Amino acid sequence: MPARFFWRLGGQASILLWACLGVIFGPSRVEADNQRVIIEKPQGPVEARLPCNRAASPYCDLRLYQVMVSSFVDGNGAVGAGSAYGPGPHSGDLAGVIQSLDMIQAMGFNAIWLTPIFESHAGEPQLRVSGKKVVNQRLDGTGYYPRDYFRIDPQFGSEADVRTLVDQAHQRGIKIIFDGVFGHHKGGITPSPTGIVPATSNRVSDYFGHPENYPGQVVDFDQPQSLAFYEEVARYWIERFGIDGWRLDQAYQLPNPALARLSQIVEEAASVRPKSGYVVGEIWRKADDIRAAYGTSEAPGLTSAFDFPTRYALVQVLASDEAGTKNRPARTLVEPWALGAHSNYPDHAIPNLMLGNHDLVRFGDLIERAGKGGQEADSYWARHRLAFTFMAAWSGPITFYYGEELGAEVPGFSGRTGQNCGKSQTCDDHIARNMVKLPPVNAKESEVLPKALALRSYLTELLTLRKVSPALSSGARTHLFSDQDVYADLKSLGNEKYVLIMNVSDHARRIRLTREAVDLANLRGSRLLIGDVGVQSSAGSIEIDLPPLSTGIIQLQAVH
Ligand SMILES: [Ca+2]
Repeated sequence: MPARFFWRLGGQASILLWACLGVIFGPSRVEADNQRVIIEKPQGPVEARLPCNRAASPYCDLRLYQVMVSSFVDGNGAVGAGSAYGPGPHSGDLAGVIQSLDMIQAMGFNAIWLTPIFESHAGEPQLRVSGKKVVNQRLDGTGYYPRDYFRIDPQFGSEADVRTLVDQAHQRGIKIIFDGVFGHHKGGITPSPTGIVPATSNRVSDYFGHPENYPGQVVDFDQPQSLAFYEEVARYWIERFGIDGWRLDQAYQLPNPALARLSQIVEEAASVRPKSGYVVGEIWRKADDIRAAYGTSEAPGLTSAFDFPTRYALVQVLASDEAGTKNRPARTLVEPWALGAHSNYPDHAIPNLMLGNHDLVRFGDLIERAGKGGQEADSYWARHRLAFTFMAAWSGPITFYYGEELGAEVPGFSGRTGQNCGKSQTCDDHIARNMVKLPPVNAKESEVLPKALALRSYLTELLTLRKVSPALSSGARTHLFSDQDVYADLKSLGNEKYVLIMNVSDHARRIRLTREAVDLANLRGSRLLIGDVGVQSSAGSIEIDLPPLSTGIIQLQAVH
């Protein structure tokens, strides 16, 4: 939460390695006359081993909508944190989430991840500055330093609100995922109903070397009561309130056996409802660290983790990352530190792809940070469409952060704010915690741009397509081709075959896919299901015209 992370790009060596692989595969050629690339066989490997490459998990088609409760929707004027990191009144609450259920359902989501809502006793001194405790209401507003895991923070609502939320969400086919901060807390923890409290770590390294400045306490999982306590928390909200799963904050703070045990008991406890029991961990680090947290088949850790590396690759290609890395070629997506890392993950790994979250800069602001224009530019919306389409073809769960669907950005924010970002509430890991006009819940449609509404409709179309096309959420992924501008994957499950294609550049490109490339000897034709590329089928091949910043999902049809 307070961002302490170390992000690194894969080194030059990995990029070189990938370039060499391209040479070895030698899969495509360029026609001299019109610069059309003819793809005769796949450039990259087939990913068919992970659960969501073979329809082996009920969680592959989870379409999660993340809400930061304190900054989402103000549904009850009597409650609200009133203070939290980032711009805005921070008056959001559980009533606001309940009021948004119809909108969330209409967009095509089937799960909601709520940031933490447990009691943190707002107003008590907690944040330590050089050993001295000071009051930090902002930290309480985030929910990420809980004190009582068995009580809802009154600044967000009540237990009755949770029951209403779960009941009404379930009526709409929507799962409710709570955020479990199980590796640290505010200290002075309220004992569980069976009388347990977690143990506190005394290791300086657990506090980034400075325990005197850490705003709470880190849990010591070497003591068995710690895991017993969090097992009780995880079960309590599933068994008594009917929630469907957990997102684990800073999951690297938990050892792999604890991650595996929690994943297992959540799946068991929630098994009374189909497709419930999902646990996803936050390992905001590079692919090797994520692989370590998944563990091995013999000694597993997490079942599912957010795919931060591929997310960074996606924003580097289509916009900029937070640090300013931009204009990277389309082939960045498959580099060994990004999607390429999946080949090193254990057989049970379920990567969950997101574009943003509450700690990251909104995608719209990253487009502006890249110098590629704002909401006035058509390309701003096109870049969103490309990112969303890539996500829609992801094998495994996908997560959207509230506001992305409308191409939200934070007005006046695009550059990095320097030393005083804490004072001005414009630090990169604060900025996306702004309230957004989300018609029809807290605004009229006339209050947002028509292009924003069109983007939301496009996302709904994508999520609907994903719902009825299992090869998108649960298919084997064959990397067909990528270069500076173009990216293309084949998604296959049973008889279903789809091609995801994107042109990330600002000039037109042409691609011919041969029947050999898509492994379909009896290719009959093709159909553009969504997107703005031109598709024409001819004798045994598919011609694709890609205007600047265009994308599409193409269904391949075989002769039976
Ligand atoms: Ca409120």
